[in-house]
Amino acid sequence: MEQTYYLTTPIYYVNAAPHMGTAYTTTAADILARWHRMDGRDVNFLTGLDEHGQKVAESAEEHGMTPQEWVDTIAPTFQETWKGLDISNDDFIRTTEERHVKGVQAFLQRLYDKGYLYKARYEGWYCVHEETYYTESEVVELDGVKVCPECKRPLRYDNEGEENWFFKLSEFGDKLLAYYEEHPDFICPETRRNEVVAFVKRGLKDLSISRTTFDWGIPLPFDEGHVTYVWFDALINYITAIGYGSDDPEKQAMFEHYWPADVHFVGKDIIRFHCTIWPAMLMAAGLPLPKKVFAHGFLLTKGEKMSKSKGNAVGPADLVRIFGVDAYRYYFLSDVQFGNDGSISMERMVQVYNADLANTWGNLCSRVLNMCGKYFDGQVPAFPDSQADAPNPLRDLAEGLYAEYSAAMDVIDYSGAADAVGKVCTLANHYVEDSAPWNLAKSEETADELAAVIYNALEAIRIMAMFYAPFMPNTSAEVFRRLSLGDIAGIDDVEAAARWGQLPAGNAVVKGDALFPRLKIEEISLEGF
Ligand code: ME8
Repeated sequence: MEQTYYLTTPIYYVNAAPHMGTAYTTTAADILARWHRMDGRDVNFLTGLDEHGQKVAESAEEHGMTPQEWVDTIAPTFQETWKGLDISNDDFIRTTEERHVKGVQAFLQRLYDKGYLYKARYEGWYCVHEETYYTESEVVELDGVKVCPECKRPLRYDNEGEENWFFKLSEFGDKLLAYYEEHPDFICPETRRNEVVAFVKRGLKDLSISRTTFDWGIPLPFDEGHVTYVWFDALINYITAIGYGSDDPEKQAMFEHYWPADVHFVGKDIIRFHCTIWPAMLMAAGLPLPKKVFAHGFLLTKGEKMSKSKGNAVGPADLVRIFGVDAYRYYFLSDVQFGNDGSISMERMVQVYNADLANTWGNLCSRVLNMCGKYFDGQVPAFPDSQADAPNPLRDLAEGLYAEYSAAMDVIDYSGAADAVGKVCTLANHYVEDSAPWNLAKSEETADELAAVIYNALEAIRIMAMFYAPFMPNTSAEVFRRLSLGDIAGIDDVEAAARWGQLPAGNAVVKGDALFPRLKIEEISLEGF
């Protein structure tokens, strides 16, 4: 049976429009989803929106709308942004959807029936922006005001005297520690793993999972006056989207098929929710745990975390207009080592664009396709038998590409995967330079050598286009069109497709315009980036 690969992004809050930070996680997941599809897996790629909670209710009120009207207004901006970035998600979940509400209620009922929920009085500090509770020791004081340790906004003393439902999270500390120990790859990268282990070792407290002070949430099935704490509701999206809690046997089969997830992508800000609360919830429900949570770092501009609310977030569409969608995707995922924080800037983006894309990949394509036009009337030359034993450094490197690239993707190392292709690309440019086809073309005696050089360079381009496709789907599709090859999106066995020598002789080759026209930083102006 085909191997499945289920991957998810966080479901983003609808209180703000999508920005480069949320686009980063989503693009990362998309690149991996595209890779696994090409590599023959049955991929299910989920993203979506977190639509409940106080923050959303308050934003709606500020805009003079009901919460449902508000989320319905914002949801399309996410869907359009992801479309604009060529995100190939298979599903898009919104937590206000019936399938989610039913699934959350089924899950809560299960925890209730198993005795993991109890009612007690709760009071404490709460940050509406982060939708997070903080203990007295975590609270920070600024000018006499208690503020959130994360976003530094004033905290609210919540729920005075109210009764809440609690989840017995404290019972899961040892089980979680044992799980991390037995599954060393569960939390990536390792620094994050160490951070979570230390956190759990300090002891987990039971978690308040319901509210009565507002009603924008999912009612508890066993106590209707309470709505579910937004994080408890949100985390369950990873299973409700694939059919958990559905009465439909087809949906139930889908859950069996895709769960457990192969990877949940998250930013480091929400790792505790995903690595402590979520696995404990699943353990309590008797469900398998996801195979991996990968917590990447923050994108920083001028040393600060970029976020819509801090006002330093240029929209992804602004950059796509300048660089094109492929270069956008390539820059963010190749230049920032995935897992670490990464400083991004316009200067650096232009530099990477010009160096890797305009001068290397784009330049290789234009010169080789151009020479094929000039020396072979725009048709792929047959590889001459006389050259079969000649040294072929490009072939050697291109043949190792699958192994190197897939090893990098296995550990979710985008820079490593992009570098593996970049190395072949640089070598191919040198190969063309050193072989000097313009000299070989001067004499009949070197006609075979010329044909071999052009064939090799074109074949290397064909192979590189496939490995660049998860990062840059449009330009790779365009390269395939220019080589009169089939639809690159249909490839589902890249290992076989990338074997050397499959470019058919005689295929028409079209030069086309520059794939990545060079950019000058002086000619670009964009406030705030
Ligand atoms: O936390 N750099 O939603 P959210 C990199 N609804 N990634 C960033 C970033 C930055 N500067 N800023 C944001 C929530 N992100 C919850 C999630 S999941 C069950 C519920 C990305 O809209 C990163 O992935 O605040 C981060 O974890 C996420 O956006 C937070 O999105």
